[in-house]
This record gives sequence, C-alpha cells and structure tokens, in this order.
Amino acid sequence: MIENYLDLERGIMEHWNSKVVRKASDMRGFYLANDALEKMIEGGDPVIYEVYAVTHENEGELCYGVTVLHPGKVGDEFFMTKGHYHEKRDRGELYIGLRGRGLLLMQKDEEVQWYEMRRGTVIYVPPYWAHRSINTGTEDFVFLAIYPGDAGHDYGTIAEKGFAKIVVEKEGRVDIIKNPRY
Ligand code: S6P
Ligand code: ZN
Repeated sequence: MIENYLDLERGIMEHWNSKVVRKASDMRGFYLANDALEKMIEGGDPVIYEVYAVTHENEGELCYGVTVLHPGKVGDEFFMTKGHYHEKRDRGELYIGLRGRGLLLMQKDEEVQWYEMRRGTVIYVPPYWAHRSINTGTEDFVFLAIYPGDAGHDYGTIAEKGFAKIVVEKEGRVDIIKNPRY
C-alpha cells in the first residue's frame, strides 16, 4: 500500500496490516512490582499499549506504525513498552510524538539516554541503541515510529536484563532511577 491517512490530532491511522496488543499479562517480568501486576491482571487484565503498523520485510523497504501507550502505573513504574534492540543492530529508527507526553529511553551497552516526547518531538534512534517508551502523563501517549523493513526485533535481551534505568513516580514527580535488578 502506497497511500495512507494519519489523523495527526487523534493519532489514528486509517490503514494497517499488523496490530499488536500488549495487556498487563503480556508484561510479566518487566516491572519491579510483580504483585501489583498480578493484581492488575486479576482485576481485568487491562491493555497497556497497542501498535498499528504497516509492515514490509525486505531490505530497503520501510515499516511505520502508531503506538498508543495508555496512562497508568504498575507499582511506582509508569506504563511502558517492552523495549527492544533491532535484530539487525545496525538499523536505526525515527520517532515522532503525536499526542500526550512521555519519555523515550535508549541504551547502548552501559550508556543510557532519555528524551522527553510530546506532540511534534522528533527523535532519531541511531543504530545499535535499544529503545523503550514510557507514558509519564495522564492521557494516552501516542507516537509514530518509522524503521527499516529488515530491522527485526530482539526482545530477549531487554526481557532478561531490562534497561539500566527505570522511570517511576516519586512524590508526584517523574523520576529516572537506577534499575535495582540490572
Ligand atoms: C518498532 C518501534 C515501535 C515499537 C512499539 C512497541 O521498531 O520501535 O513501533 O515496536 O512502540 O514497543 P515494543 O518494544 O513492544 O516493540
Ligand atoms: Zn524499534
């Protein structure tokens, strides 16, 4: 498909061929507060985020997708995506904020960086950097991501170790602290 329509105000994309829904039960092991997560799952297993994407698999092609990350917390940690490296590590990505507010957390070896995102923010994720988004606001955090067709996703590395930093609410403020499990 060549042409599409993205409602920039609402962050809704008309056409997509891939929809991924991550519920609380898909996020086991990603948050420090296991008990709080289990309680949430028992209480109805809410959706944490959805991704609507147009995908192509070949080298030279591009994929693009809208992520809708809902607001909320598990324990003190804000709702976040799983986060990943690209399977082909030398593939970069572009993030564009559409709605709400959040953080993009990036990590390469032991180096960690984070960037605030809101409507209009453009972040270039260079090759070799793992990336995770976090909703630090009270409404949906929505962004568009554009990445190479053959990038692939390596979730295992992050699932095992997490990122070196976690994003929590402390005394009503957003705090980026050392991940005690890392
Ligand atoms: C894909 C891009 C995004 C994420 C999406 C969900 O390379 O970075 O579309 O897939 O934000 O995050 P995750 O970590 O569950 O794939
Ligand atoms: Zn990516």
